[in-house]
Amino acid sequence: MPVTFDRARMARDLREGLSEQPRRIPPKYFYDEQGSRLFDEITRLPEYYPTRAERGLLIRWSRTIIEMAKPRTLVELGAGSADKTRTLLDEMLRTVPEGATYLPVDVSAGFLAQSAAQLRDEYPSLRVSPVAADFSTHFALPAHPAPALHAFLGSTIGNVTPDDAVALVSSVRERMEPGDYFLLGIDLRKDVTLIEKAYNDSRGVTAQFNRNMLSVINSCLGANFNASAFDHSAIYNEREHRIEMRLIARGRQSVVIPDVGDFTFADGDWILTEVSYKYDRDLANDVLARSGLVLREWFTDDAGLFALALSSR
Ligand code: AVJ
Repeated sequence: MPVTFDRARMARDLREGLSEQPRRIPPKYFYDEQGSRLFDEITRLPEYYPTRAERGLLIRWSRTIIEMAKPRTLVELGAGSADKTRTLLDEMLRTVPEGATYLPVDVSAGFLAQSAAQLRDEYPSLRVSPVAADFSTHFALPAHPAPALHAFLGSTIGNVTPDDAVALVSSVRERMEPGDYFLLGIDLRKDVTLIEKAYNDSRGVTAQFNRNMLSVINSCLGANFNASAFDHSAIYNEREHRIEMRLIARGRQSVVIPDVGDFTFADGDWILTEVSYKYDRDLANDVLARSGLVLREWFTDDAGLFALALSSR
């Protein structure tokens, strides 16, 4: 599915991000077609535990979650391929005799249409109404049967600071009616070596994924980054409890980005491409509470790798 970024928006984001100290580029620009393919490959890497851990939790706890929330509608933010969601949908369809409604929310309309068609095919009794929207903004949901379960999986919440997470969850809460639930998938704090390995895989897929961002900018804006002259780095910041992904210039680099500017990178200069916050129960509870939600259940695996937080108003 071809991904079309808004070029004016990208230029604006780059003008802003590259004039900051440290220089940074928003992680959404990882995900063109190639980037999405690379991320998919990451989720299957032996070192990348989050996807497997979350899937395991969903398999183990979907029944309990659906029994508690009794949803007639599943709203999924950043729906992607709706792969892990099938566990929730299966359980919903088993327990909701009057049929279930699925509202996948994603920025990519083309991707949404494709996965909606696939799901309608797989689940003839499921009503699928895709919503093309940027879930980090305020948007309205179409009318749907109550109650709803709003799901935000994959630990995507980790890409923003806890303060920005509060803003994001608050906007979810604004779309929630009394009786609705919110299911949040979050990666947990753990042994630093294990976390760093997940972002420094032995096959170098994460490094490719990181560098791909420069190719995305080259092809969208006609910039001339030499992506292969930037080294991948992913280091855990223990004070901030977050992974920081960087692209580090190997040797001096001059780059022209049309509509953005001319930039030079000295040897060792870097761009911050992603942060990935790791949570504990206290931080999750705090973010939810500050967003006007109450943590009702906390599901985690024995190794404490990942958690599903179920909350309501
Ligand atoms: C999609 C944001 C959850 O932070 O682990 C994976 C993205 N970056 N490897 C994460 C990612 C490098 C991922 N999230």
